[in-house]
Amino acid sequence: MRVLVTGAAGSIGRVVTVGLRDRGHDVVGLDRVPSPDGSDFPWHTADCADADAVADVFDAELAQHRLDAVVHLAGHPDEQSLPESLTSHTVTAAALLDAMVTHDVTRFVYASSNHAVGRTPRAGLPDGVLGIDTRPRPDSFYGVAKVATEALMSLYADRYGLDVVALRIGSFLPEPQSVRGLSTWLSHDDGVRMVEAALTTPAPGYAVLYGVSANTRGWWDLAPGHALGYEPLDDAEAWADRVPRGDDDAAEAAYVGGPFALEPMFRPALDRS
Ligand code: 15L
Repeated sequence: MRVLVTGAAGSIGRVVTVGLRDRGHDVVGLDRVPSPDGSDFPWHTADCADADAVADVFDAELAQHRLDAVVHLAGHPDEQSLPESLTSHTVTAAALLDAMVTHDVTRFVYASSNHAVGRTPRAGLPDGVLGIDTRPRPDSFYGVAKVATEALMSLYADRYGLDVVALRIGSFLPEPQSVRGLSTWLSHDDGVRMVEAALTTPAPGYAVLYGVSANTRGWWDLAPGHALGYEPLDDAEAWADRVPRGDDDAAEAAYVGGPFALEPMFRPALDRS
């Protein structure tokens, strides 16, 4: 496949672009920053929140090549104000989805987040596991923007027939770094497996999965991922003896969003000054 990867210079993007190329896909990078030294694949430097700039990228690419899919990884990874979060996550997705409709690019894979449901208490989860048929329950403005983007994807799937897959990613790191991470870790290799499954699963329509490895202590349902062909192979348990214990471990386990669900919020939502 020929795939446009946004946020290609970011922590997930660097791993996914290499991984997809290793698996035989052609990758085009898109980021606000120039391509990292040494990268040798096509690259566009533009802000995905700028719909004109995104349209220009699609015009330039589609004039010369086909494009099969977009993997949208760009976005600020932490909490910001509500307008900033919506711009970083939802406005960028809208610009890409509009360009896809214009150019008949039909597959959209999105780095959503566990924080779309992060304020869900873990106590009382059936079998200790949270499924995808649950209420949107963000833990932050970051989570609100992820929920809004998932809703936008649903709209474009229903209205324009796009195939869209929201990856509710846990903790994407080379190795788990905390007790919470023993439940929420997504290994780099599993992350690439997950993105490739979302790109190639036949006709998903609108689909959501939890982007985590096969962690013994996992608290998100892996079945939606299995249904899309995502078979994680790694397990954070291999690090169980090594991750540092912290004073906040018990508190961080209260909600599936961990620290995001506990941190003080930016309020008011809108700056009135
Ligand atoms: C996310 O979605 C964040 O982007 C990242 O910074 C981590 O907090 C991660 O979730 C997590 O929950 O560990």
